[in-house]
Amino acid sequence: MTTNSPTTTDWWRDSVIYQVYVRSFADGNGDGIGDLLGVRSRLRYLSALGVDAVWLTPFYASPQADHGYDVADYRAVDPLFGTLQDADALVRDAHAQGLRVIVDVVPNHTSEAHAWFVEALAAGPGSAARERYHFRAGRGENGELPPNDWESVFGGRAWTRLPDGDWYLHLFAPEQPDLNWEHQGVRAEFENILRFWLDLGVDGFRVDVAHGLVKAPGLPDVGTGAGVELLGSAELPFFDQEGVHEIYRAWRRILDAYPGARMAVAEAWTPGPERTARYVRPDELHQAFNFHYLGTDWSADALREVIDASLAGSAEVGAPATWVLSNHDVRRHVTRYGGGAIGLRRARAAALLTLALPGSVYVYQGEELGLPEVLDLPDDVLQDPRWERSGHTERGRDGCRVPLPWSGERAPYGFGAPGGAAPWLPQPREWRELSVEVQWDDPTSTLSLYRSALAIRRTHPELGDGAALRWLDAPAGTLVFSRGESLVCAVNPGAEPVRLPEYGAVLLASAELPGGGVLPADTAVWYAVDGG
Ligand code: TEU
Ligand code: CA
Repeated sequence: MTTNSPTTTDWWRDSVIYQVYVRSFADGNGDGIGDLLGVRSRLRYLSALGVDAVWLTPFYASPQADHGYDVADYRAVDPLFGTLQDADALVRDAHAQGLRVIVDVVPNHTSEAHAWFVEALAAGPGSAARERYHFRAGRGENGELPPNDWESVFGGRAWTRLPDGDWYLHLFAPEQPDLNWEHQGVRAEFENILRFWLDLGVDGFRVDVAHGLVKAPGLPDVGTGAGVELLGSAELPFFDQEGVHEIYRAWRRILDAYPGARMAVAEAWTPGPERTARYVRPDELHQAFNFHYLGTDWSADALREVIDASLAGSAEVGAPATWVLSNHDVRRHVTRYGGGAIGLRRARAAALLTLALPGSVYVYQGEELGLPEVLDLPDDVLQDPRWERSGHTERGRDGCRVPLPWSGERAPYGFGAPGGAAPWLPQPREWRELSVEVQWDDPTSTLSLYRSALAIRRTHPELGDGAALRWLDAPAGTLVFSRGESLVCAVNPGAEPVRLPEYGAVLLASAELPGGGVLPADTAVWYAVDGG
């Protein structure tokens, strides 16, 4: 155990990990869809930005019913994204640039095109092949009613009936049948999948739906008639069951057996920080996403409460806290915080707050450019299964997945080769002004703010997993804390400017400061404390 003496092998304890949504990051072959070649070509950007690691969303063989979160072969690269050689070269190139690489593992469900599910369909009701999934007879006189009342996260019921009469469980799309983790063959296979990618040299895994693998015995009804609420306080028979932890203890033994410091981060949606902390006990996973932080409003009281709860939860188990503002499943935070100029202003302040908190930070591609959610995608380009499954009442997650603007005057703004196919989702015209090229040399840009903050983080050991956070006396409605003796972070999420005591020289500010110790609304500042 290394919880009290951070060493270089504990890189994940204070790393800034950049999430690459492969399909939307950079298109290397000009077919309009991001790919591994594209990621490789932009590694230099990521190391110049100053992040420590990249997390790549699934690039495995998949029919793409849920953009790769429906995996048909966990050891193969989908031709859409490249080849296994490309993956190998990407890991090597990243390491040569000083970047670690985390890949996604999707253990809750496979694709319906996975060999196991194909076999199960062919083998018929009652067969051993069906035991790897959750097949059941229906209720009702002729089995015409689903086996229980569970609903899919994407909307609609979580069961689909086959022509042979059996129903199968899918907590997500029907193309994503849930695996049965009571089956020893399922456990053994995933342990081997982890080894396959560890052998290839990856530094860790992001565990998809880590809270969902084990279902309550007998698959009991939820009973409330309510839909699935991911951060709700209700106990659900398919989420956050005790049995998942045994799986992660087995995975931890595999990770620990490899040279170097290999890690895993849980995508676990739980009722509260104390439940999330259970995934990062010393013999389980290394990190868990902090969705409670992501879900918190832009308010001093709410933020302070979630920060304290998160720090307490992770301290109790000796794990580093993690912080995240956006990912490929949620509305981009510029838009969540109000959109437009005010949303961007708050997002910039939130970046300085987040990067000053103790622990590790996840940055979602494009947040360093201040990208907003794209709210006006035309109906006919929408691809998220949520759109269809909600009967066109929920537009889904495509608006945070629009391909990045890199350079140039017109679409695809350097995302792919000029003259190539149009990007899989159209980029707004206003994004020309938000491209990497436009922002890189502009000292006032959001990209420059992130670069500066990341550079300061690297040279200030108190940041990251360094010194404890200490709240300082501060005007009502603000957040002010120190990290060690030399750094103070002050944030004003309120609507009115406040006057602050003297903390020291301004190291970095999210907006222009009027001077005289005044911290404007929706602004954050890092101060270098005198003598520190
Ligand atoms: O997400 C799990 C999850 O429950 C939510 O993020 C959910 O997808 C979203 O709120 C629904 O709108 C993971 C992946 O991050 C997501 O992209 C996949 O769709 C999902 O698992 C299924 O694999
Ligand atoms: Ca491509």
